[in-house]
Amino acid sequence: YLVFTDLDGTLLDHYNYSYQAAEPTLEALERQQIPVIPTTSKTRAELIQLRQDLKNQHPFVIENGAAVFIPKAYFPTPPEDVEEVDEFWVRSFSPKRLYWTQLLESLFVRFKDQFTYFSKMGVTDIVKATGLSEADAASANEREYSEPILWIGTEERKTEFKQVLAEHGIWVIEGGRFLHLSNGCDKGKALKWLTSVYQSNSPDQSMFTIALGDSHNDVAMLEASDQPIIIKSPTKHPPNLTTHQPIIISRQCGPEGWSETLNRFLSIAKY
Ligand code: 2M8
Ligand code: MG
Ligand code: MG
Repeated sequence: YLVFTDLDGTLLDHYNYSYQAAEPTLEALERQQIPVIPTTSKTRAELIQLRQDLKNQHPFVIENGAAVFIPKAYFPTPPEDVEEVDEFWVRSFSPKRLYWTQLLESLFVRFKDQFTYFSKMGVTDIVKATGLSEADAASANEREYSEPILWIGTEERKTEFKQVLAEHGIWVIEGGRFLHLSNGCDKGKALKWLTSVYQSNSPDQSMFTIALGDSHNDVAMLEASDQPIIIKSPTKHPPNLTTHQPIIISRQCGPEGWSETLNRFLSIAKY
């Protein structure tokens, strides 16, 4: 098994970002050598901190599928098409942050008072919008490949905003609190690429992927997985999947729902 998991609202509580309720399950997965692969909107800076807290040494996916980071010693040989960045092999699928901030700047006047974004907000406003500590908000702002948008305008103008971007070939995907732009990369493509790397390193084993997520930005990952698990959100309806597989939906939210569904699925799968 490979477990690809969203963080905010999935492994982490939507409000206080705690994973406490998931700790026993995380430990059980580690004992069974099942990799838990964070697949998130968060940045490398946020992930490095969180992996330390979680004692997680597996690869991870940042900024909504924009890049996959693999610790250098994780596989015996480096995967194809990666670059070396510090202690990682990195496969990126997205233009850099500057591309996105320039694009947003060019739409700022046309959509006056409808939206703002991280580099305009700065740490103080990111703290207000997210409830993160100042240090964590600063890490969230250390973006390499994306620029979260806070929509403060109407739903009508949001629809128009999405249409304008679609004409440029850009998709808008919604996370728990922010909108994210994509040139076609998503968490699903990252899942597929990383799974193929695991597969080529273990040609005799068949890989079974489990994906867990709570929002619209997780749909591609859930659909790309062998077993999608939707974690109930305290603020939103569950995302719609157009998939044939049996979908699991948690009863509880966040880390409680994460443990509830994985415990059930993995103990059933043992027999
Ligand atoms: C942003 O991600 C969440 C994920 O659902 C969102 O879109 O609401 C990211 O910018 C991330 O870096 C940050 O930690 C998070 C904080 O809520 O918000
Ligand atoms: Mg989420
Ligand atoms: Mg996320």
